[in-house]
Amino acid sequence: MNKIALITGATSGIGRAVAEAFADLNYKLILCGRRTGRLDEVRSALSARTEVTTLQFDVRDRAAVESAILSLPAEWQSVSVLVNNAGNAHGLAPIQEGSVDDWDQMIDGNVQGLLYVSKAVIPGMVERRSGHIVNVSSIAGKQTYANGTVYCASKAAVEAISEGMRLDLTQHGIKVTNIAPGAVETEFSMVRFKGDEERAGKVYQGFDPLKASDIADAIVYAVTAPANVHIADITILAAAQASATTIVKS
Ligand code: 8X3
Repeated sequence: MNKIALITGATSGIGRAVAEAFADLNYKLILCGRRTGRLDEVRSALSARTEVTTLQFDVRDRAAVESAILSLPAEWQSVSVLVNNAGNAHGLAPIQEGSVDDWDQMIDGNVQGLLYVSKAVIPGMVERRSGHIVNVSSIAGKQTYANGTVYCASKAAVEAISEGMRLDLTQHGIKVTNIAPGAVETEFSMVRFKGDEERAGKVYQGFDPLKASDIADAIVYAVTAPANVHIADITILAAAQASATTIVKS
């Protein structure tokens, strides 16, 4: 029987690339996202390659997360791999100028949302004594940078959650992988800069950034590693990148 992967934020960027990669591995896919139109689009793109179902919810809405995941039909309930990918940056400003609404979105989505989804999926993994959770963190979770305090804090929380999950769940036969990408060219900067194309475009100018598929490749590596191997943490930077804020640009 084909394994099942549940991916949040599956309609774009890293999540979409992970969905493609798991389709190639013949996983059945539960694709989760906020936007129905995009969910329909990704489902039709991938259903020729594998079985796909979609769940529409915002990870920040605890009741919606619970009801969507807990109402999965029996044949979709045994999730083998959970990819906690949903999350975003909102704004880039010094702490004294930051928008509290932006902070709420990042803490609610990147931290609480990840916890809500995990809480709905983990008990089944514990019962089956198997599973793999992949948390998409960021280099920003390991290195705090100016103007990014709350985004960095939300990703530092993801790092701690990955470590804690690993401590609690290894004894139940569940692996936990933390993935910390650097500069990946997706809609990330468009969201961070609220649609300002010029500002967003500049982030990826003058060097060759990571692609979403580079991160998906690393996730596939972690998930397909032999049973005796537990990939705990992967940090991936662009070739021209030496730290969160050090990028060699031409
Ligand atoms: C995205 C990486 O360095 O732009 O999580 O914050 S960074």
